[in-house]
Amino acid sequence: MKIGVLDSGIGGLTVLHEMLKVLPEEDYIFYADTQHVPYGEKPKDEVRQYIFEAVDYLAAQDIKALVIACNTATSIAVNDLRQAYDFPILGIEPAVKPAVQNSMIKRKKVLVFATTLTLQEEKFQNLVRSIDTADIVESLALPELVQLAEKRQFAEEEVQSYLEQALSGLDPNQYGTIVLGCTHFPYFREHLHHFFPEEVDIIDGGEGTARNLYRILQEHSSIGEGTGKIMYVESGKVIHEAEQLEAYHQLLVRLSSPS
Ligand code: DGN
Repeated sequence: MKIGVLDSGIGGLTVLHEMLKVLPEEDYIFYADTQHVPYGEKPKDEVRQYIFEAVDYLAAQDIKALVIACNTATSIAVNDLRQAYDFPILGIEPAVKPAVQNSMIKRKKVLVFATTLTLQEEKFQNLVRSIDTADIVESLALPELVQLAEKRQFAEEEVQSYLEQALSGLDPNQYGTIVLGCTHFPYFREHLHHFFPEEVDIIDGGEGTARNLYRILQEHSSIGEGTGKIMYVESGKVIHEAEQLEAYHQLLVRLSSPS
């Protein structure tokens, strides 16, 4: 049986990339809801409906587990999804806890980048409230990074000029840890590094999510049932075209060796 991986677009590949490291002998079905990307700036109920359509599709493929590789989707739907389906469901979340621990040691602040919806949601607010006792967590939405990733605009200039404008109000020296709370953002890790002192750590929840998946599959005694095959689906349509499959493959390669 396959493992389902869901995102609004190519962001989920940053999580799949981590999953492939710890679970190479699984088969995956990667679902990008490209018809409805971006999720992060749309009304919550509309996005919830898209997520349920996508998970209905994945459930019909007889998956053994689902990874919601989208912080936005996790924040608005993970609890409802767990009620509705009987396979294990994991959702990526902004890595606020390790970031706070790290920044406390450094006596610096934490800055969480995510989508507008993620930051607005109660799930995120509660997470911060329960961990941020010293009041060191700040957040900022960077919605345009999702669009830039979807347009495969990784070129220095476009990204740099957007970030210059979006980050202009911040004092980069205040922060010890940056949290990438949207799965599209790891594509821009190096670009973001330019804006902060070298000693600032930039973390995301991908690795932790992959580790949790490993643990859950172990509990269900179902590790290593495949061959590392990845099937790609875009909003309910299986991708067969060689050029498109190669484009996905190249994104995974890019994540292995960021320029
Ligand atoms: N990649 C998604 C996330 O982690 O929140 C959201 C991207 C989007 O659809 N805006």
